Amino acid sequence: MRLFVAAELPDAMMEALGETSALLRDHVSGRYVAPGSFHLTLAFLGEVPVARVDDACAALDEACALQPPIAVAFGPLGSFGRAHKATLWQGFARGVDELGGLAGDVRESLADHGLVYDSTAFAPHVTLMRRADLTGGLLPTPVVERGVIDTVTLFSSDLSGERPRYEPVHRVTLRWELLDDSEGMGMLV
Ligand code: 3AM
Repeated sequence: MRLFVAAELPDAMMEALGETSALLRDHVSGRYVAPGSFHLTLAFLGEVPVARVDDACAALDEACALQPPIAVAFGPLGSFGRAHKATLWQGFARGVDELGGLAGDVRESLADHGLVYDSTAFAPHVTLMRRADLTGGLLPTPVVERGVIDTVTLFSSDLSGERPRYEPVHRVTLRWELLDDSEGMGMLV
């Protein structure tokens, strides 16, 4: 099973991404990510034997157990790769360090469970388009939205169809951590 771990974005941010994607369609040719599929990848595992999927779920639970929700805001658009065949993405202006911490924890936990992932350095982004032709010049200004990320999900990725199909396998909800020191002990609620 092809797997990756990603943060899901709140509805208002998904809608903003849809609006930015629609603006881009007037300016840039390439393969657009379907609006329902926007996500923020934290770790890409690739093919994992079905018998190891429970380990991946446990790794995610452990990595997120003490992780509070993360306040984020979109920043500028960015790209990876060459200008005529680029991956075009929405970047973040707020929450970058916290997202980096979460990605690091998720990756470490996967490694602790003996699971292999792509170790390319984490750069928080939401892919909007692949094989984008950016040689035409300026990009539109993205629709800026802010919100709180509180869902981290293990997704399966099925590439057999015309478009990738991502299905949630295991969802973890991040919780605000309340420290109750009245008895000298930290407590999660
Ligand atoms: O969210 P993005 O688009 O950055 O690019 C793929 C996507 O990330 C990435 O995993 C996410 C879900 O498919 N991905 C796909 N194949 C990959 C690979 N071989 C990969 N990342 C690293 N190595």
